[in-house]
Amino acid sequence: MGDGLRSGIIGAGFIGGVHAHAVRAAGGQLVAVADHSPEAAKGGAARLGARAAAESAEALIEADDVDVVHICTPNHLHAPLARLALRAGKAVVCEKPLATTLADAEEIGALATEHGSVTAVPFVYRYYQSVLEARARVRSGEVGQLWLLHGSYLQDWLSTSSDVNWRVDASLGGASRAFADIGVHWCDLVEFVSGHRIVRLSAQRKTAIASRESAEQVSTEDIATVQFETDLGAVGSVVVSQVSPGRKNRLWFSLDGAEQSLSFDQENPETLWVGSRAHASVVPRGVTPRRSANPLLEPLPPGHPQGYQDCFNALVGDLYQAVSSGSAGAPEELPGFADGVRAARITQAVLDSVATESWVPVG
Ligand code: SOE
Repeated sequence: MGDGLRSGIIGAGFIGGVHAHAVRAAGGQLVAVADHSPEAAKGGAARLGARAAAESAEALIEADDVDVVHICTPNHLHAPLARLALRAGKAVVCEKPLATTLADAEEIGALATEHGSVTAVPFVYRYYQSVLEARARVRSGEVGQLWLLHGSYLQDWLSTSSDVNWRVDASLGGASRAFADIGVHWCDLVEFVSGHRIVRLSAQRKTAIASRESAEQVSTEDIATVQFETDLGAVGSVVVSQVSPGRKNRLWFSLDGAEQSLSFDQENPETLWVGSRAHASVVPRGVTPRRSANPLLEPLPPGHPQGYQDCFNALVGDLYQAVSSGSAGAPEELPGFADGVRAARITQAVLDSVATESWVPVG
């Protein structure tokens, strides 16, 4: 288990706080926090309850008393910091996207393999029990041949011109915004549950709000729509938006097969909808209880709702377990850097498809 593992978090914003809770839930000790300045690190360390503030991200990575580095910074810093952390022999959790270019993501992925590092990219929605239930049902064969995979991931926190965030700036966030930030979650989740891989796609993207207060012209997309085909013969589509009023974090999918359709809604995650020609019902979580690899992170019984933070705790718990027991012990649910590289390939295909106005293969 993660007992005794010592953690450092770089970046003390919203997601840094989520990581801090997860470190504790996994039995780790949060020894240091780094941020964009020593002063910001002090504030961050106090807020996140870390033992100390690090002078810099580099100092945190090099520190002898840090075993696991959590990278929670703006996107343009992910690759350089992950590179340093891997070279320093640390286990690394890096927020997605792994890098703002495909070349960097591939290099980081290869470096992790070369070092035999234990890594994670928080594709956290894999850990909902209803999602695992859906995956088990697909694997059992009861859903039949899947032929249509569809859904959306919608948010509204950037839906007015006064909504500003570093992600809007391509030099900090990367050339793709809505798709690289949340579209990749949907693709990861649907590939994870269905066992299919997206092999070709055609995409559109739109910047709905072309100029924002405090930001010049915006080049990154607020909306993306993607049609695709999979290696196992399904077709599908996903709509991604960060400008859909009233939609907070609405990740929804439907996987439609010859015998059943399964659908999941992240904002209502306690049930899985299962439809057949004769009957439709909602299956409450807990019908097929799934145990966690980490005994500290056993899911609560049905009726005691599982949330985003619980999923995050389970993911970090799996990583810490793998660090303690050697990388071979990582369960298949745990998304690693290879999954981050996969997301970067799909994102690049979306950008290429838009640029060429054509269907493109996913590399
Ligand atoms: C913001 O869009 C964000 O926090 C994403 O960065 C996360 O990955 C997603 O889980 C929730 O929304």
